[in-house]
Amino acid sequence: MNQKETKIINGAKHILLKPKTYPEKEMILRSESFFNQMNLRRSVREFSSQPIPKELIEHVIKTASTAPSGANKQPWVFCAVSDPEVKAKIRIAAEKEEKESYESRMNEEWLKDLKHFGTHVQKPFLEEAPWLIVVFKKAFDYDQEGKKLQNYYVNESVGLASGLLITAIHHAGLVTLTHTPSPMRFLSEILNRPDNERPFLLLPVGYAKEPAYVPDIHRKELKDIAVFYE
Ligand code: IYR
Repeated sequence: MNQKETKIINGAKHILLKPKTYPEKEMILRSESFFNQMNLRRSVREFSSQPIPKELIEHVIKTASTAPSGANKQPWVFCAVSDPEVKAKIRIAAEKEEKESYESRMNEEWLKDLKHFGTHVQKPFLEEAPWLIVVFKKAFDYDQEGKKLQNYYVNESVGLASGLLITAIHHAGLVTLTHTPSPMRFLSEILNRPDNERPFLLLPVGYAKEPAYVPDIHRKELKDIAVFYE
């Protein structure tokens, strides 16, 4: 059937979608195989300093930016840092905050919950990883005249984009860590970001240092995370 390429729906211009689909058996295999692939993803805290081409970082950022967002405002900015001086500044500032956190901000329960991970104040990965991607959320935008424009569901939108970002990094064959030094204000200062952008997440990206060891943790089973109403 020859369908029109565009259509006005509720006063808004729509374009024809040609969804990619597969036979059901193939879809089941594809979904299982994608799970098996994603189930190999692990957060890594020790990185090799082997360089990664900028082109690859551009691709994973573009993938992140395919995420849905409130009113399609795409309220995110990805700052990709490979400059060793900037990485060193970030490490110094992050470790200063982490020291404060480990020594006084985090309570006993929190420190106990982190015991399995062996995390500590030192963050050498902030210098060793060839790239740091700092995800900023845009609380609002500015138009040409400097007037404030609203964004919607900013945390949800940027969370979704970050999920796609770690998926794309894993799919490319690299590793990352969803790092949230807290508070993260120092990132706005070091990277000279405008006041409508707030740091959301910091991801070192690269190859794992070899040999790589990760905490002995496990994913919950389907029965513990899913409820089916059939
Ligand atoms: N930001 C600190 C502490 C930390 C907190 C959580 I919740 C983690 O899952 C891991 C670490 C750090 O990076 O060490």
